[in-house]
Amino acid sequence: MTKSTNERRDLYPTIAPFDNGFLPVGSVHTLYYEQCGAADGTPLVFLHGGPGGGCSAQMRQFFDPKKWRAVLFDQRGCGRSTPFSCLDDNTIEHLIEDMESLREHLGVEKWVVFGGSWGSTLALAYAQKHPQRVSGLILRGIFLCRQSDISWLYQEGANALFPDAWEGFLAPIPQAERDDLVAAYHRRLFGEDEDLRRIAARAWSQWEGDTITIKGPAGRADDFDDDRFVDAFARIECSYFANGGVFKRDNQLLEDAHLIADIPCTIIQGRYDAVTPVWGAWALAKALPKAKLYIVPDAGHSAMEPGIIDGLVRATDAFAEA
Ligand code: STX
Repeated sequence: MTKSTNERRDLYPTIAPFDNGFLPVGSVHTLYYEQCGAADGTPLVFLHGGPGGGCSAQMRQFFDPKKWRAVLFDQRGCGRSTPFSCLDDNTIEHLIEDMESLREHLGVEKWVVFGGSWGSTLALAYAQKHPQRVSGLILRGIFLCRQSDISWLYQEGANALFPDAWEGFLAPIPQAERDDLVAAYHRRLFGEDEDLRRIAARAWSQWEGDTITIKGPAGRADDFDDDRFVDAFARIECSYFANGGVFKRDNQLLEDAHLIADIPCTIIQGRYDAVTPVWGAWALAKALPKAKLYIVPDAGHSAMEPGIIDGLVRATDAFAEA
């Protein structure tokens, strides 16, 4: 019996990589990478979120292993990359050039770039810098990383939707420092006091864990209680977002969209995404008239929301057929 097209698609079965390794980049960092699926499949690179989130085994499951050669790697300072939680030589420019180092190391000429949230930020910045290396874009939970996007999440915006979780985010920061919460967190996450650092790393990360699914705090995953995971996640995110953010031109990713106008692009976006509100995906789709935007009516931010899994698996299948 053939499956009804109305039925939601689920992840592909769990798989082990057919290859993995470590690639030194520059004088400080070494990246962990893995290749999954078919060695002669269509090349694709997976960009995880955060920055600082790292890859997990579940992230291999968006790709038909018979069709794709999916490359997953842990960005500088997180996951299995070393040194852990290290912010030296760790900027988006470094991450973009790491993708080039990895692509050359693996002998890939062009690849599909797949990324959600911060992964969409990095995907767009990479594609705009190296458009000739990108055969397609599959993006989710669009994060344009403007000051307004950062402020929405960490100062004023998402707090209106999750006041319960917000209390936990405010808790480590005294009233007098709450005018600039990212700066207040930065002082604690990069200060001398180990207890303050641990408390701040948990609270910072749990705020995101509590807001990424439509279930809110009831849907928080275990990662956000893990002291090792949260230290790198919080420090890397906070350092990228502090001091004026990632881009010299605040609106860079939209202003430079014309550079990637002809690259096939599919965007999957949850209607009730509190972390990266749908407005960003809408603006990107307007700037990329050939892109396909699917707004999932009953999903939040996380790649693991059932409606987002469905959209992403359909998108990777469609690209593999094209
Ligand atoms: N950070 C958004 C982001 O990229 C502002 C992101 N949010 N949660 C995640 O990533 C993980 C699921 C990787 C923890």
